[in-house]
Parts: sequence; structure tokens; C-alpha cells
Amino acid sequence: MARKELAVDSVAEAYLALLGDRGVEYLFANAGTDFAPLVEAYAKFARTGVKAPQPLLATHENLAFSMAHGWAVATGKVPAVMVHVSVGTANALCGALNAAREFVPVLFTAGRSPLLESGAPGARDVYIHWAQEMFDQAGMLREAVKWDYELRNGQQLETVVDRALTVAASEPKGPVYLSLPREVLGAPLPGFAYDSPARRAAAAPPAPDAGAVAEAARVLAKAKNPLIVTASAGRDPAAVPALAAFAGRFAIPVVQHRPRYLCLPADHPCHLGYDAGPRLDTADAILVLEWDVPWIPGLKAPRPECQVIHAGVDPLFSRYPIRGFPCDVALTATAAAAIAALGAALDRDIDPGEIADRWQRLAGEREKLLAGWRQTREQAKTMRPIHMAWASACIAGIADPDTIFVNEYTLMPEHCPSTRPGGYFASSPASGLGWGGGAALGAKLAEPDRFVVCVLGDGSHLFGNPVALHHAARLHKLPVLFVVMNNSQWGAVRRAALGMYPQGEAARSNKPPLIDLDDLPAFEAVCEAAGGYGERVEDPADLPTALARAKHEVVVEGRQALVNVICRGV
Ligand SMILES: Cc1ncc(C[n+]2csc(CCOP(=O)(O)OP(=O)(O)O)c2C)c(N)n1
Repeated sequence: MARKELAVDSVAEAYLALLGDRGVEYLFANAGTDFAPLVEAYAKFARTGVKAPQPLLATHENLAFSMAHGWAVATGKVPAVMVHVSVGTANALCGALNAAREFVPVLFTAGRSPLLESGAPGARDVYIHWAQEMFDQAGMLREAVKWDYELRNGQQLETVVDRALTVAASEPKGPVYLSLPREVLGAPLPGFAYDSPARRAAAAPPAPDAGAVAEAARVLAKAKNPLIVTASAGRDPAAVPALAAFAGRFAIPVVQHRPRYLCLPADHPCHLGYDAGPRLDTADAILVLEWDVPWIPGLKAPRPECQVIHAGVDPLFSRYPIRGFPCDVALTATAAAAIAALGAALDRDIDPGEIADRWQRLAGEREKLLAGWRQTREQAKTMRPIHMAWASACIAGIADPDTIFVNEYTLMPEHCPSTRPGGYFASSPASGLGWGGGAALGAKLAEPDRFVVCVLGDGSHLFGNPVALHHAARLHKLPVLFVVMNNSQWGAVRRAALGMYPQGEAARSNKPPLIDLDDLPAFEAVCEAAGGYGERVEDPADLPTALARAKHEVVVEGRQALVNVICRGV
């Protein structure tokens, strides 16, 4: 047990030094008048060399939060975000919702209007200090965070910081929120001393319950057609080899629907693609591993007699108001621990004859699937406007095994396979658009030596505040290749309207309202305006070389690039 002392002029200095001591490496920040004590503290640390999180400026709060999110998923560590009082919190809220639903730990902090109208250092001195105050600033995001608090004085600092960080880092992980009033940050803190290392540890993850494991293993052992469905097992990279070994040992097909991480390498013989629909009719046992929506009950569901096991850090997704999927066994554990325990139990229960049978069927199904994808690519190859399957295949053509893909939902993973754990990150199930670009910058910050490709829809890209994004990429020297699949529309909105009213007026209209994004700016020129490289591609035959040129700019010249791919609408 060691106690450290640090002479500080303010709580702000103590706060930043404490974050540095606790291993918080970055503070993704969008500043305001509430930051005065932090600005002062950082300026002093530049001279004195006190270790603190490196401040990284982002000119929009959603960008700051998304960068933190990308960094957190690529490193497994907890970043800090700081924004300006109530209004900055409002702008970052979408990022907090994304992080919450994907169990991404973030220390989300904001200033708070000075409490006092006069009479103390830091008290109100600008007119906004009245209007920006709220009765309950954290109220707007309380549903999205695991914990929130306001720092009331410097004496409590160590307890509050440690509590915030340990709650965020305990399973199920997630964002926490701390507001920091200006006078509190600006107050003196004589005799500041703290434990280093910290005496408050994050909680260990829950161990899988032996009874639930035995029950789940019995279900899987009895099944003729078991199926594993997952979207986020790969959140913990250790779960990827565990799942690969488990599926391979017992010949169980794995489907990753809208994966948020790489969960099973694309070349694994049990990898049966991205659509569980065709397997639901025959499945007699399903292991739902870290997945909130294993199927859409209104469209297609497994047979009533199919047994269903849900496993994950919060297998019931207890923060979702409604989620009624059948659940015969709910196993609370990280994906890696759940798989390890199930593997040991199933080894005892399984009939080896079943495994041999399943291998036969699996090999045939996988070959059929791969052949179908090859055919789609062949057909897509010459389509103009460019087909997203062809664009995805061309992106695969410039990737290497270490490439990190960040997908704000238009990359088709069946045409752009990845195999390395931690090589693929996609949108949170909350799907608050505007995440991808910032997340890609965060991933690049975490993995500076790896090639990062960020694939975005034109709509998603616009939500991500492109001018702020390209500025941050340049400012922080984070060369990422952005590929915009530009179909000049919100295709998802079109699909939803036509899906609900297949014979309706919108379906008959050439141009239903609120779908087409006419007169879009030249996205490549926006990237160029920030010192990057840009190309617009309309001819599918030009795409491979355009992407190769862009990759050269990113990897060799060290500058960001954007390829604006003119794609088909839906
Ligand atoms: C913050 C936010 N606002 C609105 C939406 C609703 N929304 C979902 S998908 C989508 C369209 C996305 O367009 P684009 O990225 O171009 O992809 P496309 O659907 O055309 O393939 C919209 C508007 C959302 N998910 N998040």
C-alpha cells in the first residue's frame, strides 16, 4: 500500500493527476467556459510534467464520444470524455446511448454551470451560466449510464474517481457520468494525497453457474441441429479462439447476424454466414451468445420446441424495456468463460456419432453459402451504379490480415472477410448514426501501425459531422481510409416505408418523400479540404485501382483519404 502526495493549486490538477495515475490515457474533449480550471491545470502540467490523460480536441461532442468508443473497443481500456455542461452533454447523448447498449466503458464527464452567482473563484461571470444550468443535468442521460454523480468537493475526489472508473469497468461494462462544477474544480486542495495504486478494484466478472452450465450442456448434447448465433462474442478477443475451438470440437454452425465484432474468423469451417433465418426452421437448440435480437419474431422464429440458451454478461439485457425471446437457460458469464465451461461439460455429454454427422452437413452448407456469395459478386462486378457487394469485395482486395474495419453498416462482411480478433468493429445496436468516422479515428489512435478502413453510408457520414471528422483526423495525425457507399439516399428509411406499406403510395411513387438525399456535397473534396486525398468513383471497373491509390496515400504518405463510391439505391 503506497500513499502519494502531490502539491496542487486546484482540484482540477488533482483530478487530472488522479486520472493519469489510474491509467486513463486520453481525455477526448470539447471545451467550454466550464473548462477554465482544466485548461489552467493542463498548461501547468506541460511545464511540470505531471502525468495526466492526453487531451484530444474534437470539435463536436458526438465525434469526441465516438472517438472514445472506438479507442475503448480497440484497447479494452476506459477512456475519458469531457464536454461542456448541459448543452455539450445533449450533443454527446447519442454517443452515450451507443456505448451503453454495447457495454462499452467510458468515463463521461461534463462541466456544470458555476453554482454561485458571485463571491468565489470560478463563480458565474458570463451570462450563459444562468441559462445553461439545469435542475438535473444528468437526468437526460440517466437511462444511458450505469452511475452518475456530481463532484461536490475536493475531499471526495479519490473516492468519486475510483467509484466511477470501477463501476464503468465492471461487467456488464458501460458509460458512467460525472459532472464537475467550475468552482469545485477551481478550489484549492491543500495536502492532496492518494493511494497509488488504487485500493478500489473493478469487480471480477461473474463465473458461470455450474447448474446452468450443466443444463445448457444437456440441451446442446441432445440436439441434432444445434446453432450458435452471436453478434458481440468477440467484444472480448479471447472469446474468438474459444468459440472457434468450441464450434470446431462439436461441429456446431455459427451465424453472426449484423456482427459488432469479429466473433469467428471468416475462414472457420463452422462459419455459416450472417443470416440465421434459413436455419431457424431446422434448429432444435440455439445458443444465443452475446446477442440482443437473435431473430425478429414478427418475421421468422424458431420452432416452438426449439430449446434456447442465452449466454452473456447480461443475458436478459435487463436495461431493455421489452425483450421476450424464449429462454430455457440464461447463463451469466463473459462469452469466453461461458464457452469454456460449456465446452468442458459438453465433452462429457456429447455423442461422437452426432459430431461426425454434423460435419458432413456443415461442409455442404458452407460450400453452398460461399458459392452463393461468389455468384453475387460475379453478378455485381459490372453493375452501375456500383453494387455494395462489389464495393465490399474491392475493399477486401486492398486489405491485409491486420486491417481493422470499422463499419457503420454498409460494408457487407460476406464479401469482405476478416479473420483477426479485434479486426472488425460495427455500430452499436442502438445504432445512433454518426458513430463510424469517430470510432475509426479512435481505433487508429489505439493501433497506429494497422491499416484502418472505415466504411460509411452517405447518410451515416453526414450524421458524423464530416468537417469536424476530417479536421480531427488531420489534427491528431490519424490517417484512416474512409469509404463512403454513396447511394444518395437513406436506404434504411426507404426499406422501412416499403416494408410496412408494400402496396402503398410511397411504393408506387418515383420519389417518396424524406428518403432521397439530393444535391449531396462532394465528400471527397471535404476530405481534400482537410489535407486528405479524395476520389469519386462511378465505374465499377475503376474501383480497385482507386482504392489502391487511396490506400497508398494512407499507408505510405500518412494522410487520410476518402473514396466516394457512387452506389445503387435500394
Ligand atoms: C442519430 C440517428 N438518426 C436517425 C437514424 C435513423 N436511420 C437509420 S438508418 C438511416 C439511413 C442511413 O443512411 P445511409 O448511411 O446512407 O445508409 P443506407 O440506409 O442508404 O444504406 C437513418 C436515417 C438513426 N439510426 N440514428
